[in-house]
Amino acid sequence: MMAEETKENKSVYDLLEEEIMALDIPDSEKAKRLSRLIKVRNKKVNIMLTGSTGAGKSSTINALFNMNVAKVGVGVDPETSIIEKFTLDNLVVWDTPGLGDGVKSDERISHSILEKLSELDEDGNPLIDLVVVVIDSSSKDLGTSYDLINNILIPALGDDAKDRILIALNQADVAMKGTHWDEENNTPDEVLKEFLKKKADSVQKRIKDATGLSIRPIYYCAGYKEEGGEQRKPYNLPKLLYYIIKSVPKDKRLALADNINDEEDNWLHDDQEKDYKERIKLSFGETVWFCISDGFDTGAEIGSAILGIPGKIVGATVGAAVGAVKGVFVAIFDI
Ligand SMILES: Nc1nc2c(ncn2[C@@H]2O[C@H](COP(=O)(O)OP(=O)(O)O)[C@@H](O)[C@H]2O)c(=O)[nH]1
Ligand SMILES: [Mg+2]
Repeated sequence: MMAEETKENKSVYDLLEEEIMALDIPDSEKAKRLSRLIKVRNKKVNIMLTGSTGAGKSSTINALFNMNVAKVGVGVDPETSIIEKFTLDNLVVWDTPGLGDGVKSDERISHSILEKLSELDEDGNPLIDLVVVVIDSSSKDLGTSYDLINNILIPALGDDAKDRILIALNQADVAMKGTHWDEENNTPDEVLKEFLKKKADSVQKRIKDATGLSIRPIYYCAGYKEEGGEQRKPYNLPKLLYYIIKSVPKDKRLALADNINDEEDNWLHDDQEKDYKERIKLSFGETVWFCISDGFDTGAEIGSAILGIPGKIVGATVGAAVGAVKGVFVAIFDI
């Protein structure tokens, strides 16, 4: 490792390794933690994005992660039934072609989605950890999305469906044809908020009536860049990310931590129902605690103690480990 390498250039795994090495604990304990860290370091997280063409799948990938490879808007080719794979270190995103461009292509795409969902990883667990269904909240006809969710995704995911599907209502800014968007604060006004909540209610109900599952959709805005024109910043991205992290097994979460988009502007505005940034930080802290530090052996007791006291250092070792994860977020989340 080069001396002049800055903190930002180091992976969260490198930072954790340094933290463990610097701890004042017996070598045997260090070795134990380092071997746990190696296990976590080898874990990949696989997320599938799906939804209708133009809903904003590519924009969402680009907004969330440092993954400027998913083409936005251009080159939509209904002939491609191949699911695109984007890999960034341990983060693997599967971008499915959009549905809704014709019966034949929908059949082909549905088939590829089902195939992908039935794949297993090397441990024999389902390869895809989470499916994010992106829906255009300005669209009145969500038939294609309901078909996808109710007839394909939920039956394919079976018992785990509720924990492995996120419904993401994108384009919140233009849900009412661009009206009621508070430009200055980059947030929906009360009228639009009410509209979006109703939209979420109705999507939730349609899925519940068809499948019995109750999944709460998250409305947000992936952002929008006009060629040479106005730049709309994302809204509610911290909320979307928080629910993504929560849906990912603890031992895989650092794969996300390492690849979050470091464009600060993407993380400025959310509905403030919860302190999402704090919760994001704590979700990563859980990984450190349960999968690398003592929590793994000694159970949830102390873990819940740190989680209950955000920001406070509970014992030097935990503090240091959580601190390493925090270091990654200082720039973005101003912790
Ligand atoms: N206004 C607005 N436009 C968006 C948003 N997200 C995506 N778009 C635009 O919608 C179009 C389709 O987006 P894209 O990401 O390519 O959709 P995909 O086909 O699902 O991958 C592009 O022109 C995007 O710039 C959003 O949150 N708000
Ligand atoms: Mg796309």
